[in-house]
Amino acid sequence: MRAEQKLLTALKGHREGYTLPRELYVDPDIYRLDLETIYYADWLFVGHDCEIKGIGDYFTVQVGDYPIVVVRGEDGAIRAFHNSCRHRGSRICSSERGSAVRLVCPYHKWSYDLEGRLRFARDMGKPFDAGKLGLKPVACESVAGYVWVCLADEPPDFAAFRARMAPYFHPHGIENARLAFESTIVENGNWKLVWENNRECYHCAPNHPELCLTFPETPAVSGVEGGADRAEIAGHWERMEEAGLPSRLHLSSDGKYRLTRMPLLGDSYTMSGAAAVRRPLSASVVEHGIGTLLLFNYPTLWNHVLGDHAVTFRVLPIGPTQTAVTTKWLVNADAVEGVDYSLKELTEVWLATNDQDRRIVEENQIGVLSPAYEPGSYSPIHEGGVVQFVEWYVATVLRALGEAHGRPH
Ligand code: 3BY
Ligand code: FES
Ligand code: FE
Repeated sequence: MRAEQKLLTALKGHREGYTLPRELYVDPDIYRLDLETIYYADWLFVGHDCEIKGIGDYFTVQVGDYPIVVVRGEDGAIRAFHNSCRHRGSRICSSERGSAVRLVCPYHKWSYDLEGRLRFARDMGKPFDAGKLGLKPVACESVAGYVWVCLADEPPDFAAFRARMAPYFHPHGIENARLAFESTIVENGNWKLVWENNRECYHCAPNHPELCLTFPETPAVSGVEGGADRAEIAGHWERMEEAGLPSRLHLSSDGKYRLTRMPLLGDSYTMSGAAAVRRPLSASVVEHGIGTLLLFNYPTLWNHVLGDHAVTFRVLPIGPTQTAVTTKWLVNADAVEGVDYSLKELTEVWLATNDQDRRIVEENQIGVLSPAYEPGSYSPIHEGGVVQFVEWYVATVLRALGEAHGRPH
């Protein structure tokens, strides 16, 4: 209750078009509320089907206090479980990824099958009902190669998003791709600062020399207003859709996700602008100049799908002023490193960009931690996407707290 009051009081000072009050970026109680009302309530992107191609392949992910394991079962289905043993609670799988016939707890060797059923527990005496001690399931869905989990007891609807996302992504065959490289960086900043930074390119020209070689600074590309009125964007959508690639902007009515395809100043995020990978990501999309298929889905995913590879970003909060950002580079499963691509060429632009963004977010956090900070106004020309994120956030927490989303004055 105290935390809710703190949040509501802070939000009374929030004005649309302005950055949030300081508490929302620094306060540990408000951070807990963010976890409860957003990260523990919404669908979260966690990884890709192609990371766990074989039966028994798994990856783990930590969402706030919840360790989760995502595993492919004997039947080929992908499931998620709470990664906490039903004996004394130990975490079961501790590596980031692996492959197992059974999920075996390292503490006393209780063993679970890939469907989460407890199959072995030594010397537990009687009565002992193993049938009731399976791993607790976490809601899990996969769409077009992207795996999602939801920690809520009653997850919100997923079908509408699935129906929207699938046609844009299916041509690109992400489910059949291969993870070529992954990087996780810890940014010393609140998760909302990470998102705010992502949702604009006002900072791109002064900070991202490598990215700016190919990524247009045009606000319509990063923002949410689309660009139907801009000839180069409208023309791109028309050409792409004629080629069978859905591209027009769709922003969900609740503001949680946006899909669109935007033109780039080249074919790929490389220093030359040429493809980094010789084999196209999908055999069915071989055209040049397709630009980037952009999806953001708050609070965990933004991504770029290009003709030759895809880069996906996952945002997971660690603490009030600490956030993990995991980047994955996906290529055609048959692309061979050193033959079809060089890892350096594939990754150098985004590794540099991520490091620049980390620094930006950390400086932003240090400045916001100052008691002298007061909310500043966003550029209406360049930062419309940030305003959209902030308003989505405010509406989502207020809805969760049962407040009507009338703007507090
Ligand atoms: O990764 C992105 O899509 C965002 C958009 C603008 C800044 N950043 C490059
Ligand atoms: Fe897992 Fe004991 S805590 S077997
Ligand atoms: Fe950036």
